[in-house]
Amino acid sequence: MSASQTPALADLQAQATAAPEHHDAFWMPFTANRQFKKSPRLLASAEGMYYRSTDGREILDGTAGLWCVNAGHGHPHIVQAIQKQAATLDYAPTFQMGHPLPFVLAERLAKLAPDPLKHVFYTNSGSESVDTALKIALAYHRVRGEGQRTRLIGREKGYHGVGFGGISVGGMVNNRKFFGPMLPGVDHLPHTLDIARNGFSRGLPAHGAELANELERLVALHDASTIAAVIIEPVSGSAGVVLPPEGYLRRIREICDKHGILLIFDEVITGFGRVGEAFAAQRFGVVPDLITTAKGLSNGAVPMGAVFATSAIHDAFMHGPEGAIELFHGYTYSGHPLACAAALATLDVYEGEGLFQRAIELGPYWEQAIHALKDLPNVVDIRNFGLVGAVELAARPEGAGLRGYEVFNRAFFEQNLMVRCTGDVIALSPPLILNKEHIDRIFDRLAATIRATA
Ligand code: PXG
Repeated sequence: MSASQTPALADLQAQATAAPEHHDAFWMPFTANRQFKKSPRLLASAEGMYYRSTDGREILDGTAGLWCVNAGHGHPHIVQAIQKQAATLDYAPTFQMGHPLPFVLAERLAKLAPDPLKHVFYTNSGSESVDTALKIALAYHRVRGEGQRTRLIGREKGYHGVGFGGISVGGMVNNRKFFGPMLPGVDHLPHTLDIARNGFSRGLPAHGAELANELERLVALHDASTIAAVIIEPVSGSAGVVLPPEGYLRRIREICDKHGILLIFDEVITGFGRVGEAFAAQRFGVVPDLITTAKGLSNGAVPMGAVFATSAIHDAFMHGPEGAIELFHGYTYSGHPLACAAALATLDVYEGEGLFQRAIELGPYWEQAIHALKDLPNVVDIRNFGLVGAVELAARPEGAGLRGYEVFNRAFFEQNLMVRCTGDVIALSPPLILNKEHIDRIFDRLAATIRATA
């Protein structure tokens, strides 16, 4: 088909909306395909805080897409940067070749990251960032002559993407149980969700720092000399927003230091302003050895991820003959020109509009607004931190997840609101450009939906 024969985008969208037979070929990710295709939720365009559905409704985005559109949708500065870059340099390799943008971007990113995480390795997604960080951790110990440190430690309820490394250290049962034995030599810390002790906490829960001591138990079991790294989401999103108890992350850091174990923060969700600083590491005052990112890095506009490494880790590889490749790892699209252009423009917007501070400025209002839902039917817990929130609902007697899904679906069709559901937890993570009116609107609409679903 020649370009002149290509159907206009609007025509394609109309076709897809009107004709369910066109929906069969796309095997949708993390979706109940047969259910979705009977009553599709289709988005056609987006601007600022709103999507527009294919049936013409304005949908308030309570989740920044999938936790990624922190600067809001269709920001003209980001759009123009991508358009310009596509017309200037569409693709260039970064294996034994280069182009200026990833260097410029890495320098800017290194300035945002906490000291001493001053080196950046590019990926295309959170899953790739996680597998990259795990591989760097293993290789780091090996290049230093401690190649017996191969064990990786994750957590129950952890989500670290869907690569084999990520699901091995992850702790979401459905993401693991179908896929065989995964990586060997992995162990898990307990999760920190404790509704009985911490229910309806505002911000960080008070109880549970002692759960970090479980790491000492794993060290005693396996011996520190076999353990390469611990990976933790400072605030976990996918498991339904699980927050670190006060003092927990600091304690994990101390135990890692004591035993020479690397600490990886998976900041795919918390990176780029979600909790009021560029990184959760800064908000919590706990500095890991590696940070994984994606999502907000490029505002979701072009896929991109990045792993931040300390100078100590990076420099450990910079030995041997100068002509030798130091790390046998990378992706065809590492440092892709369009992704770099999108990320550079996104950083301009974050800085120019002061978006990293928004979660601090709006945090108290957000907290007040979400906790006002406490007395609605079936609400069993409410959790919040930065511009993240979760409302946990009692499961329907007929099965776990049914009520959560119904709220999510009704919010979309009846209240023009996009939320996420994980089981019976409704999660919220709006674009950071939102204002108090948007917050009121999100929780008015969510409250109406929860009432309607009682
Ligand atoms: N780590 C963390 C902490 C994540 O939250 C990934 C890694 C994987 O990223 P990619 O880019 O490979 O998907 C994630 C992704 C949700 C939801 O609504 C969360 C994610 C993805 C999709 C949905 O909870 N997080």
